[in-house]
Amino acid sequence: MRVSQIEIIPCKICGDKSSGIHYGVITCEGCKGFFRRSQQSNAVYSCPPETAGQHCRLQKCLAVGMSRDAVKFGRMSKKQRDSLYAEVQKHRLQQQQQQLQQSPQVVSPSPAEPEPLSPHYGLSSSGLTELSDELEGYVDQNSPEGGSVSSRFVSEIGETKQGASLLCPFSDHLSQIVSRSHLETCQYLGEELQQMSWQSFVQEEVETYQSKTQEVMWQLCAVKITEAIQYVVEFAKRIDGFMELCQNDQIVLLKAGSLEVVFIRMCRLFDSQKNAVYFDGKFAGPDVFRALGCDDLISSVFDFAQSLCSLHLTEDELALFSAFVLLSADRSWLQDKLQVEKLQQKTQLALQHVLQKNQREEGLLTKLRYKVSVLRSLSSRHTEKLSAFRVVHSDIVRTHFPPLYKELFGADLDLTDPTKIQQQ
Ligand code: HC3
Repeated sequence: MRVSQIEIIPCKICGDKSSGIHYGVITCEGCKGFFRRSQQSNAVYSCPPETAGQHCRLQKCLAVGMSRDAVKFGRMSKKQRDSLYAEVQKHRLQQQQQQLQQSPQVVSPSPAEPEPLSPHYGLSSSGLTELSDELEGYVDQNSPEGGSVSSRFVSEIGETKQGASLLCPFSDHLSQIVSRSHLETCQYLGEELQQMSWQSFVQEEVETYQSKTQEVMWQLCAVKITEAIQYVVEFAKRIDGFMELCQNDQIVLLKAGSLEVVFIRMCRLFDSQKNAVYFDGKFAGPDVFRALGCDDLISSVFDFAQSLCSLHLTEDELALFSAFVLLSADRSWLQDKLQVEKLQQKTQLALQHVLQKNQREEGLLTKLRYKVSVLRSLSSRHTEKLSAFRVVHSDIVRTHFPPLYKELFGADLDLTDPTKIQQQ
């Protein structure tokens, strides 16, 4: 993780803007210097009564874990890196949401917005793109199993292991990795979803969304989609074999498949009876998205969620189906189709085994194959909508949409440069 990403988390001592991890804790330059001086001089501080002075500041440094011997970021455990990553994501989201709430019109980009690169679909693997940035670093790539599992997942994974191991040890191993990766990156755990109060937006709130300008609503949805996609990127990185693909192919697969996986995951957040999805804190029906001006797409996405929900897929089935979609070997621009094909076949086998283990109806795999083509159509319709929106609002997309969203959906293309459009 780059320092510029960590800096989004404020200093743990004073709340100022941080400059990275110092003595094991995220702090600003001032607190870093203060702690260094306190350790060099072995100073004994005291504070005037009822004031917060140097003594309190040092106590706080120690309480949050600052230490001269603290491990450097490179040697953090996977658990520590995961929780740091989650914290960065949380702050990113909070920042984006604050901006959305503060601004009556279109919001400003994040202050630390990295420069978007990779302006065309024929990808360069050299530039530091948003996507390659997302792909970089947080997961221990030397450990195919992604290190230790947090205890909240253990019971669910344990169950998968017992049943599937009777069928095929190889598929069993892959299913376990994919299921665990799915659970670790699914944004909301099953138990969290159960505890959620399934509140719907009341009419007044629906009207508030409907009265937003098209640009503001597009931007809000783009932020939400981007957030969901960041979890999908993390999921992909944890799939056995994905990080061994060349960077071009990782990016091609994510560009083509991450939104499709968001659509698959949407069924976990979907209330079939209400025909509503969990969005911005409550359940939203298609009417909430009216200001986007793409009712046809919204209605197809909701129909897809309805129909996927009706299959009642288990978490391990959803996980393998998502991995299968992500590892589609027929995406354009892949350099090593054969390697992707092998991975996809292994995933399909594992999916078949899980369906068998779960004693699912015979035709389920065929139904899922059909869903793959529906997903493709939704995804390309989404791209068309974005292209049309961009023709009218190119400045807003360029200056106010999340860089990762723009890069994924080709919205960072220069419409005035025909040579770039041809490469799409
Ligand atoms: C319906 C939606 C796609 C799905 C989005 C989901 C449900 C994804 C999972 C997140 O956890 C929560 C979430 C929030 C927003 C949901 C989207 C809102 C609109 C979008 C449609 C497909 C329209 C596309 C909008 C556009 C063109 C701006 O990208």
